[in-house]
Formats: sequence, structure tokens, C-alpha cells
Amino acid sequence: MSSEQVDGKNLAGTTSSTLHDSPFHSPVSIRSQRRATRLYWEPPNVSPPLKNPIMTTRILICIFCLGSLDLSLQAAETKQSPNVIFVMADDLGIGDLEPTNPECKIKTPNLLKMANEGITFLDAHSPSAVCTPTRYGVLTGRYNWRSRLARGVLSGTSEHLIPADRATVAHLLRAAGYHTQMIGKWHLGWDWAKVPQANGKNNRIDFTKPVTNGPDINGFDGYYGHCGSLDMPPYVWVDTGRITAVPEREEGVTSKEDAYGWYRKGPISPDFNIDEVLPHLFQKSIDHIKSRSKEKNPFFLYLPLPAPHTPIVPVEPFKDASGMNPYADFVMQVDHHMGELLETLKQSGIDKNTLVFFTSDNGCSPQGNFKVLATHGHDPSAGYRGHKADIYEGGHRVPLIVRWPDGIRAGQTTSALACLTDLFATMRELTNQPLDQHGGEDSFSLMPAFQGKPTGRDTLISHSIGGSFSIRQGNWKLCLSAGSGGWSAPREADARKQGLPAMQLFNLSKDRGEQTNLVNEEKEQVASLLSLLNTQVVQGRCTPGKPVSNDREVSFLPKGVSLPSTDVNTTK
Ligand SMILES: [Ca+2]
Repeated sequence: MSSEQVDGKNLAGTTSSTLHDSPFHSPVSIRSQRRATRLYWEPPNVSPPLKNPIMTTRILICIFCLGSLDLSLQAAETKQSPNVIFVMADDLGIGDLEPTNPECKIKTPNLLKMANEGITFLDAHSPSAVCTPTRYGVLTGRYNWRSRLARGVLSGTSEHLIPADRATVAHLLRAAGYHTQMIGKWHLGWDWAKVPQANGKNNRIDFTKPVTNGPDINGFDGYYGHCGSLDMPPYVWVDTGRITAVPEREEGVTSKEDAYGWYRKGPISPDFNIDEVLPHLFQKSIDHIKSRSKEKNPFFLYLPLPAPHTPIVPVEPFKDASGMNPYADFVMQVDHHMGELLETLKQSGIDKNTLVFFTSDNGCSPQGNFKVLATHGHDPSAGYRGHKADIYEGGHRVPLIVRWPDGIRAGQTTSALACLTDLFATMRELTNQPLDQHGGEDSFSLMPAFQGKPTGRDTLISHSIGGSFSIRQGNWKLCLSAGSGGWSAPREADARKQGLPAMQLFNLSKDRGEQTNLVNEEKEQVASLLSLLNTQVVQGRCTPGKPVSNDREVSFLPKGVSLPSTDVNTTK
């Protein structure tokens, strides 16, 4: 069975032991008692007194009028700045929603309605096929593989990944006068206090002390959530650095006990109930929206959901509601909560001028059980190859629905190529912030796409859990891997054993299922894409601008593959 892994050796303070304490091997676990119910004028510069009183009066009137104009414009601008809510599901496939899959067998009426009232992207991609790197990309507008994380994901005890001096969407919106809040699954690491041990190590977490270097160093005024995926301990709520309750026991469920609802054994706080986490986070978000709707300044809510990732724990009345399996039930529950959130906007009188995004951090995980779902005619990858973790489309082509009644015409679909890193530039354009602001190296504004116009993005670099790359331009996609680069067959080692070519070239317009490798037939296309990838890696950005550094040496060539001769000396 597939399981997320950590690149432990590259991450100071990160131990891979947490993740290798998989429930599959845990000798003891405690089945939780699951309950069915839960839970920005500078005033105009004052001129020195003028000698001519009439002129003085006229000038003062002018200044007053201009000042008033400034104020009224300011008021209008303030009014026109929409609230922004970015909801990101965890491991939800592009095939799991009716708006992005006509053959979808899971009922998602609320997200269908949201799509009908907004715009649906059909060629949108998470920058990575797994959790942590995608989150890095969403917040920074920079491809994740430029960071120190070369592959894999963080654990629940990993130290913070995004340095405080790295610009994020939250910094950008805060500079534009927004209140910024994160509620949900962070999975970008934060720094737990550690208990000094006799051997000089600091391995054990001191839950009595505050958390440092959380989302608050990355531009968020406040945050509430848990550190890793919901199957990674510790199971502890942190409210802007403050741990809400100290864990007094450990809890976990093995996959043998529950193939869908398992989670790794570890410390859990008395106020933390695994089954209640999803409804609890939505309730927290709804309360936050109601509260912020009374304030003058707009708000940004970043809401990364822990679902429908494991533990797959739908509650009543969603248990068995799909007639398929708990995964489909859990997707229905996510849809239901999104309906509640959107209804809250209406009740709070901010529905028309709130820009809501709904997307997923990567494709559906095999934990959703593709085999069972297929017996019901449902494909979470909607006919695309592979799933979560893979370099194939199923790993990173994700649903992206955007709704903003005051700013986006209802009922649109678009085939514009989009990457979740594009949130940064979209927010920069939305708030009229200058292009020279640092950050967002791999971010193109989606604002033109909202109006049916082309964006600046015509290329896409994707990344798998194993660190494999692909580059897309138009319909051509070059995978720098012999296999999936992830979990689906053939995995890299198997692909090499089978003697498969070191790279795969697909024409997505004729072959959306990535079945026919044209790497030997289209050598010029391969050379062109390799050269393009090399340029975008070496420049430290794919957007126009001065070259910048990556945080580490980035290698992307599979063994035995070399760059076209004109590019040989350009890599570092
Ligand atoms: Ca995920």
C-alpha cells in the first residue's frame, strides 16, 4: 500500500521515523470512539500659508476637493476589494466533482452550483502531485522544487519550510489591507518546542510551550489548525502559536482495523476528535467569516482541508450516502460543508463581493480505492492516467472552480492552462500591487482567464513525489521519468528493470490518457522541451524578469539523459 514519505536527510529536525511508524506495523492502536455528530490617505501634504487669501481659499478648496476625491476613491477601492477565500481539498481527484467530470458518479450539488455561478478551469494543475510541495507553491507562487524540499512531504513534527523572508500570498494581501487567516491543515512544518534529552538531543515535543515559526511568520495575522496530514501525529490544535490542550494519551487506527479510516498512532489532545476535524474546521471558518464580515477591511481566508485524505471518516448523514464507499461519502461531506460556507457568505451580506476558489492539492489517492469506485462506474482521475504522487495527469490535474458574482460572469468553463502557483500573481493584479515586488517567480495572473482572455502562462512544470519532473508546452508533455515517478505502475525502479525509455513524450490533444510514448519519434520536440525546462530551472523563474537563485542545486535529468548540446554549459 502506498504511503507518503519524507526526504528526511535534507530536512533539519525532520525525522522520517514518524512516518515509518506506519499503522500497518503498529503493534497497538486505540480505536477512537467515533461519534455520529460532532462538532490601508496620507493626508494631502499641508502647504505653507499662501499670501493671496482668494487664491489661498481656491487652492484650499482644490486641496479639499482632491482630498475628498482621494478619500472617495479610497472608499470605492476599499469597497471594491473582494474578500478572498481559498479552499483546497486534500487528495480530491479531478474526476470526483460533477463540474470537472461529466461521468462523475458522486453527487456534489453545492460545488456544481458554485461552478454554474462562476468559472471552471479544466486544465488546472497543482505544482506537485503531493501535499507539502503544492502548499509551498500555492502560498509562494514559486515552484516547490526550487525550495530545499527535493522530494516527498513533511511530517507532523517537521520544522517550518517557508522562511519568514519569502514573500507569500498572505504577505501580499496583508500589504493591501487585508486581514489574513489560515484555518486547516498546514503541512508546511512549524517549530514545536522540544524537551532536552540526556543525550543532548531534543526529540520529544514540549506541548506546554508555544509553537514558533508557524503561518504567522508567513504573512498570516492568525491561524488555527493542525501541523501535518490528518493521519500524522501529533493530533493537536494550535491557535496562532498556542496549543489549545496538552495531549495526555496516544491514539491511532491501523489499516487492518479500518482501510479507509486509519491514522498513525501518536499523541492526541483531549479536544481533538479525528472524526470531527472536518466539520470543526468548517465551523471555525464559518464563525470567522461571520466575524470578519462586520469589519471594514477585506479578509483573506486560506482554508486547506484535511479531506478527503486519510483518515477517510465521513460522519452521519454522509456515512453510506454515496452507495459506493467511504471515500465517495467523504467527498459528499466536503461538498455539503462547501454549501454551508457559501450560504454563510449570503447570510453575512458579502456573497457578491467575495472571491472563492475551490481546488485540490493533488489527484485522488489510491486510498480512495479506485477498484471499488470503478465497479460503480466512477473514475477519480476522469480518464487521465495515474493518481496522487504521479507525474502523469492523474497526479496533478485538479479541479479549480472560482466564484465571484461581482467580478466573474457565471457559467463559464475555460481550457486556459493554470497552475495553483498562479494565486500569487492573481492576488497581485487584484490588489494593484507592483510587479517589482519580489516573489511569485512562477506565477501568472488568472484575472484575464476570468474574462475569457489568454493568460501569460503557456508552459507548466510538474513534479512527482519521487522528484521526477515533467514539462508541458501546448499539448506536448515531456515526462523526465521512465515510469510514473510516483505510486502507480510502473514505478521508476520497475520501469528501469523493464528497459523502458528514460523519458516519455505525450501529445495530450490526441492522447489524454498518456499511453503512446513518442520520445523516439519526436526527437526535435524532446530537445526543445528539455532546453525549455533547463532554461526555466536555471533562471530560477518561469516568469519574465531577472534570473534569481534556487534554494538548492536542482537536477532533473534522468540517468543516461543529457541536455541538447547548446544547453550543456548552462546548468549549475
Ligand atoms: Ca494531498
